[in-house]
Amino acid sequence: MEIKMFTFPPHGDDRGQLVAIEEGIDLPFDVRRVYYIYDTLPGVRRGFHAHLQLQQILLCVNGSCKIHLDNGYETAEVVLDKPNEGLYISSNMWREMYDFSEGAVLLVLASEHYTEADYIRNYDAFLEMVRKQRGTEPR
Ligand code: T46
Repeated sequence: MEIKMFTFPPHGDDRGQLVAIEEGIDLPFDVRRVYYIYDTLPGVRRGFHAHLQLQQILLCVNGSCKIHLDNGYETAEVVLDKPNEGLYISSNMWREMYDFSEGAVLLVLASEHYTEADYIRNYDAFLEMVRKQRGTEPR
């Protein structure tokens, strides 16, 4: 599976670091929503869904976490542990987030407003959708 990472250059000096992310310049989509996940408890695993339309970039701006990706054919694990490195997740991609370090903050830039209608929360339904789209049986 091709993993698409975005590295945003930090503007560092003796005062610290600053990362800027500009719509239309640094991102493959316009940002309609920003949200972040923090205060996760040890051992917690989140996500367990895919999206019909939504594209996102995930940045662990503090600490670290892991992302499990599944396109119905292949899986991958991505470690996010740099505040200036973002993981692009396309639509039709199953995702789970886990192994959050203490104090981890996962920032998400999203291409669409929030709507439950965009979620596919049933894994079998996800596989069925991917199978129909590609015309072959997954796995
Ligand atoms: C995703 C991964 C990376 C809202 O009200 N607005 C929002 O924009 C979002 C994202 C969530 N919510 C509410 C819905 C739930 O009551 O916040 C609660 C937790 O959401 P959820 O269980 O969907 O969180 P995760 O961590 O499982 O998934 C989230 C995103 O929902 C999802 O799109 O790709 O983070």
